[in-house]
Amino acid sequence: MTRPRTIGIAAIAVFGLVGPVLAASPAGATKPAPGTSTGTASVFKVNPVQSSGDESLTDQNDSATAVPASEYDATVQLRNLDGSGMLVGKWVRVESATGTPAYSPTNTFIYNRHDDQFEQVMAYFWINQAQEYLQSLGFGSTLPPANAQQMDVKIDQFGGDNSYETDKPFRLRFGKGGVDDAEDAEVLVHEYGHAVHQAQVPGFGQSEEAGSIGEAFGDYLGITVGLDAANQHGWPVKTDGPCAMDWDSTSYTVTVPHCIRRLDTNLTVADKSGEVHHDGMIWSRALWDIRNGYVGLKLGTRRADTTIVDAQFRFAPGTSFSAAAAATVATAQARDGSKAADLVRGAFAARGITF
Ligand SMILES: [Ca+2]
Ligand SMILES: [Ca+2]
Ligand SMILES: [Ca+2]
Ligand SMILES: [Zn+2]
Repeated sequence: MTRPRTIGIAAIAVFGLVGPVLAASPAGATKPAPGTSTGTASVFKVNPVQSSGDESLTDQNDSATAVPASEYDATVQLRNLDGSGMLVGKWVRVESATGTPAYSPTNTFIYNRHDDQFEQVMAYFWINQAQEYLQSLGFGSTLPPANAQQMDVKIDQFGGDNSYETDKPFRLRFGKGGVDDAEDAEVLVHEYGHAVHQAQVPGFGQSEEAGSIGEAFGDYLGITVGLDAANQHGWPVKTDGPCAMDWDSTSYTVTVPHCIRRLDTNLTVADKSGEVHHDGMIWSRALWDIRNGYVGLKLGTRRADTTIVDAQFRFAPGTSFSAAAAATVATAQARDGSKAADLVRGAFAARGITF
């Protein structure tokens, strides 16, 4: 999340041995009825700062009472479960955890944030949600799939306040420093965004600008998947749309609103620092402007997102901003026509990205 996206394979080999591997349900345990792929869960409505607008919420050492019950939705469906009673399904496998693994013979996963299982449930719900969102745009049907595979997820493997996507093995890992990272859907889906890029273009991120695009897309995907889910479920959105990780960032930001980064800064290529999270805000502002521009053209946010993700299939692993912008404009031209292509070109040009 805040540190480099990949860690060394040697480090993975060591940490991979830590913690129980949840390969099967508890011995002799009852399982849900065969074929029962849907369950019920309690999750945050993206994150409790975004849904409440209360910027004064704090972690309070993972206290159950730090977040009011009103900021949970205890009626959401968990879909695509494999029927084992574990948080394993078609698009997500909560593979291991340092705490007690969530298990329910009735696929009922109601926990509060102090429970180890809550982050596991959040990870299952939100990663499934992100893949379902991509599929709802046509990825995997009218368009090539975008990471339509079971994603291994490890929760709380690190005590530090960091989360990672690793390529070998292909996996997401969520830390627990400050606010547990997996308590914020925008953190969960940010990391999933890296996995989407890897699935679209193996090895993506081999230049500083490609790495920055990766961070930008993660922030953008986290926000757009969250806004789409809020719309689906009728959840309030009481913080600024372009604010990423409102809840996780309460642990390490002092200014209000709490945002790890935003999609609406005025950074241009003239402001590049060489750090991918910082420089990603140049690219993510262009994505945000494309999104809003598509709304202005009455094409809508879903069409913008489809074009943004579709274009990424044509990014080289070590792409430059310019080459990736050119691919995005060409995709907009082909999918959405000249007005859209002009808008996309203008959004990149405003950031100093030309070709
Ligand atoms: Ca927690
Ligand atoms: Ca955290
Ligand atoms: Ca947010
Ligand atoms: Zn990242």
